[in-house]
Amino acid sequence: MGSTRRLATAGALVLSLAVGLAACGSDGGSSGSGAKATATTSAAKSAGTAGTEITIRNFAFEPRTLRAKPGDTITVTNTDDTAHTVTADDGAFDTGDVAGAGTATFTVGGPGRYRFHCDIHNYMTGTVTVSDQ
Ligand SMILES: [Cu+2]
Repeated sequence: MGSTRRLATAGALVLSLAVGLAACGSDGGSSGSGAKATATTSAAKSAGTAGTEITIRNFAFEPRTLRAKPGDTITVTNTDDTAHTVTADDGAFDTGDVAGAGTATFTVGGPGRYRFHCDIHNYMTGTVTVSDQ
């Protein structure tokens, strides 16, 4: 009887120590960067996001790589205040200027890997992979 009670008291002490340590650990902020690294890894593993929508945010395409089927119409939503374009490097498609807060669409052709960029900001780049699957 007496020994069981001592164990319970010791357990409670260990528990409160653990809680104290966990509270100290969260001050380091290391958990935030860890989560970010995981997200980057899973995005890199994917061959691209399947879908027919591109969002432009902060001078970047989201997603930067996407997959579509031949003939798909892609909707582009520009959330920036500045105009952007979605222009195929080989000229296969081009939205022309998409005004700030505006939308546009373009249609992809046959199977292939199309790199695209913003004609106004050449550092904005992305890729759409068109395939039958
Ligand atoms: Cu742009």
